[in-house]
This record gives sequence, C-alpha cells and structure tokens, in this order.
Amino acid sequence: MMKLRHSPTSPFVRKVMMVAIECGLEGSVEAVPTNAWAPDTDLIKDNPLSKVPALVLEDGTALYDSPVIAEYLDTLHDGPRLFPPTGPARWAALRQQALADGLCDAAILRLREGMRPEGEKSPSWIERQRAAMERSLDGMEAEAGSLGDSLTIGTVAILATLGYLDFRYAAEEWRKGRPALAAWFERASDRDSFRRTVPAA
Ligand SMILES: N[C@@H](CCC(=O)N[C@@H](CS)C(=O)NCC(=O)O)C(=O)O
Repeated sequence: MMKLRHSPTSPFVRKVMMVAIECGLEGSVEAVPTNAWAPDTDLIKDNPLSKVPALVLEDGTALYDSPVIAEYLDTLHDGPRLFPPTGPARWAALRQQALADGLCDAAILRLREGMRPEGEKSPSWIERQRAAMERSLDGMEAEAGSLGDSLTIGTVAILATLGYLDFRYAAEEWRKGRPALAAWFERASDRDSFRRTVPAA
C-alpha cells in the first residue's frame, strides 16, 4: 500500500486525492494525517521541503510535489489518461495545472502572512499575492469556454483550487464578474472525486 502524507485542508492534497479517485487507485493509497506546520513533524523524512503532499511508495521511495505524484498515479491505471501524452493538449493541461497551483501558492502565502504577529505582516506582500490571485482567476475566466467537459490534470487542478477559494476566501466571491468560470465550475465539480474530497477544517 502506498502512503500519502495528507492534510484535509490542502488543495494540493485534494488534487492528488481527486486523481487517485478518478484513476481508481483510492484503495491503493493510505492517507497519513500530517501537519506540515508542526515544528516536530516527521514529514521531513519523506519531503525535505516539509510540505504535503508526499507519496511514499511500497519500496519506501518518496515522491513530491503534487504534479509529480499526480503524474506517477496516472501511470498506474488503464483508463483515460489525465496527463495528455504529447502535443499542444499536454502543454495546455500542464500550464493550467501551473496556473491553478500558483494561485494556491499565492493564496496560502497571503493567508500565512496575515497570520503573522502585528509588526511582522507586510501589507505590500499581502497585496502582491492578492493581485496574483485576481489575475490568475481572470486568466481562468478567459479560457473557461475551452475547458470543456473532459478531465485532465489541468481541470482537476482548477477544480481543487476553486474549491480552496470557496473554503478559505468565500467572502471574496471569485464567481463575481467571472460567469464563464462559474458556469464551468458548477458543471465540472458535479463529480464524485470532488464531493468526496471537500476540505474540512
Ligand atoms: N508545490 C507544492 C506545494 C505544496 C504546499 O504548499 N503544501 C502546503 C500545504 S497546502 C504545505 O505543506 N506547506 C508547509 C510549508 O510551506 O512549510 C505541491 O504542489 O505539492
């Protein structure tokens, strides 16, 4: 059995869990609850970056980060591939994953910065991350019409990211002014792998 260093709030973990479910591999992956922020965490033995997710294979090899884990899982099944093998479709899917993951990076940096003690917070840093989030969402809106109904690592990553915004930044209403993305999300998130991985505080 493979072991996944897991946190129920992480959008990167959610993406990997969605991939495992979509690929019929959920039964081969045991979730190991992990708090990456705990000072004494043993996560560093599996990922020196001390980030979740990390996937520990049966031979003890650890894989990270989430794009690597997702691509590995996608080699373990016989169904339709989430990573298009070649050509423009592959680059589009990888770029969409990078955009979605980058949006989460900015969202998490902003959240953590906001949690620092008064006097240590940087308003200009928080604003930089906020602006990156807005631009990334605008980029998703611009291509929402071409996201379609077929699932790729790009669309899985976008679903996990928008789910994270609903969880942590609901008050910012990302749907406002982004009708195409909102409509796509409504349709595309209606799937088992999304419902079963909803973040829990
Ligand atoms: N690029 C990484 C990002 C993973 C990441 O940022 N994970 C967060 C939780 S959502 C974490 O463990 N952060 C702990 C830290 O930054 O020290 C991936 O795609 O897996």
